[in-house]
Amino acid sequence: MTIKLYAFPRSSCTRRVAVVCKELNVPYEIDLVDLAKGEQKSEAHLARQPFGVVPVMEDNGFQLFESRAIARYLVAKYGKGSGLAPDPTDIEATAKFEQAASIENNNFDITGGQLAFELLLKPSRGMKPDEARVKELLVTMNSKLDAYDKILSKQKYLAGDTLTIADLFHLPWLYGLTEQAKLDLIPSRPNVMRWYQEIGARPSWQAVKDGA
Ligand SMILES: N[C@@H](CCC(=O)N[C@@H](CS)C(=O)NCC(=O)O)C(=O)O
Repeated sequence: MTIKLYAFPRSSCTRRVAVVCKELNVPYEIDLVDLAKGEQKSEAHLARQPFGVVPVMEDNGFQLFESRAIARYLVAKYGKGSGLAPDPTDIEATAKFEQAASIENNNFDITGGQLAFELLLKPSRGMKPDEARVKELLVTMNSKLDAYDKILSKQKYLAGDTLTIADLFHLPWLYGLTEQAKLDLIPSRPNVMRWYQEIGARPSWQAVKDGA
């Protein structure tokens, strides 16, 4: 059951899916969609992903896009008993998981992506970051991480005391912003630090952090 990812190995969204594949021991092959060449906007890729972005997953003829939806699918299909998402019949655990996933999507990903655009993508294209914008984004990110620190002072992971994919979803930006862009976002927040050190050290992430 090797799945296919139409993807770009270094992209954050591709690595978000790849880390889950590694957690579940689901083998994948990459059908390269080269973002550097604009292939994501080709007719062939737009037929798979109408928004012209990666990744798209194909599993035995079944196609799906959106990295987080793909991760949920993989856990549902190949990760029964992995604990990476709660059993859907456990309504309260599922609600806490959805809360955690929503926190990542709404309080972390948006600002994280914009910071990564300024501090990683622009320099890689020979452009200078907009310093005023970075300052503004850092105020937002710092206040969000203060809230993370409070949550993580009461529980081990974002959805409770069990690791879920909602935690893993953070890895591409956390790694990019702290270890590649060298932002000082973590050391002053002991609970975020403990959490990131643990999830960032997982063999699944170490295997794909620099390219799926
Ligand atoms: N919400 C989508 C976002 C997909 C996305 O923005 N992918 C980026 C790479 S991380 C991309 O393909 N960018 C190329 C472009 O915007 O043209 C997901 O999670 O899959």
